[in-house]
Amino acid sequence: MEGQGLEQAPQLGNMNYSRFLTAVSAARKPSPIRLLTELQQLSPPTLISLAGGAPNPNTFPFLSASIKMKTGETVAFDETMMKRALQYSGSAGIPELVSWMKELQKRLHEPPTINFTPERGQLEMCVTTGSQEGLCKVFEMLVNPGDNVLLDAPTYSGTLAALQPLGCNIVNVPSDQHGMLPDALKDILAQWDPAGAHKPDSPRPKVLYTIPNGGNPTGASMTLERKQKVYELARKYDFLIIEDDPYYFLQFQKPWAPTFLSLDVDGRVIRTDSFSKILSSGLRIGFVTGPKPLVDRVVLHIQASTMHTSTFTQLMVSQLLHAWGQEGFLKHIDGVVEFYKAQRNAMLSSADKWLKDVADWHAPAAGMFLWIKLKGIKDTQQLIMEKALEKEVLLVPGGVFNIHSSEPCPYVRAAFSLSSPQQIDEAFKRLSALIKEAL
Ligand code: 09M
Repeated sequence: MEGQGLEQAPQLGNMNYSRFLTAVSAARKPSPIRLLTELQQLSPPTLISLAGGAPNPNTFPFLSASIKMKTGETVAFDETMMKRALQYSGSAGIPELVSWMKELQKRLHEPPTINFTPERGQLEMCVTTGSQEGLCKVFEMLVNPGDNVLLDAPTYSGTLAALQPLGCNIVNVPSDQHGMLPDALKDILAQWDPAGAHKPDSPRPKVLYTIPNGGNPTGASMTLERKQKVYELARKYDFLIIEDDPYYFLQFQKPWAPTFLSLDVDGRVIRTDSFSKILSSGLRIGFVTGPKPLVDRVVLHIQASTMHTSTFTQLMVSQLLHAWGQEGFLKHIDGVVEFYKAQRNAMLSSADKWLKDVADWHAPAAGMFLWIKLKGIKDTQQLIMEKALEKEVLLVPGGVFNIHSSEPCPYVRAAFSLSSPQQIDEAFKRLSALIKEAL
């Protein structure tokens, strides 16, 4: 079944992607109506088209909008812009937002041999409704029932929610506070033959998923050396790397870590970015960056499901980015990082104050989370769900981030994003009392 429906296997350099695609993804075809719409856009204005199925925006009740920025600028939707914002748009994202992001990706990641120009290979980008949509669609594109998927658990529960129903077998790669351990990955992979012949009952993994910066829930950030080793293993065993990096822009130290995308000489990295932690989580803007044959498949899935991320949202963000330019955007990020770094420091000093004797943790170098191991507590589920609420403190019991959520887990995840340093301090005071009572 695998690869069925792909008469011409999409290729990038030496990569043949057909072996990676699920039958569902390979069977996706462009919408014929969409193709007609594109034809119309390329035709002279004298063409009278009765083909488009879009509604007439003159009937819509909204006229114009003006959104005030904290910096004093305005994002304006005049009547023409508003009509566009209220209308359907392309499934890959509005062109000016995609092109702005391509320039940013080039600057930040300098993809080595592949790039966004046909001469240099075929890297592509699309807009998604948050990185969650991108991830979910990337998994659907690549993961068949029975496939082995490599990841470093504990991991983001939203990833498990998207991945586990696909019926795959999740292979846990051991990790520490610097992320996945390449030697452990090497040992796991040794059971398969890199040349291709694999055990018929257990297919060679096609994908590895990881959160390289400020991991959710662990706060772990992967070193460049580890990324290089994992990338070499990906080449040897021919698997793709899904780099889920919503906390990339929340790295507390510069220079920011080189990404898997920046190492990708073959076209085997699919990267998801998110604006949720830096511009807005409710606007729902994320991006998929990767080899064109794969991003095109994600776009076909978008075409068949949501059709596109809200045009209004995209125009709002795009206008802001064009007004700011890259420098303005990066300056904004500096301010966001400063805030989260101070929050992290506040949480660390409260942890030192209240939890030293009853818990262990590592200082996160990025993100929004502290991963705390409670000493002498076998499983935090009951403690949090029953007793913590009584004491008016709430954290996430670590078990929800494990592949088998029923397994006992002594960890809790504490977010330093929303509470004030005073609230964090009081919360840890309550947590400390709770642990001491439970022991
Ligand atoms: N908790 C996330 N994480 C989360 C969370 C969330 C409501 C979201 C990793 O906004 P998107 O779609 O770009 O982000 C999805 C995403 C992808 N990858 C590693 C993430 O951490 C967002 C939303 C309530 C709780 C939530 O707890 O961790």
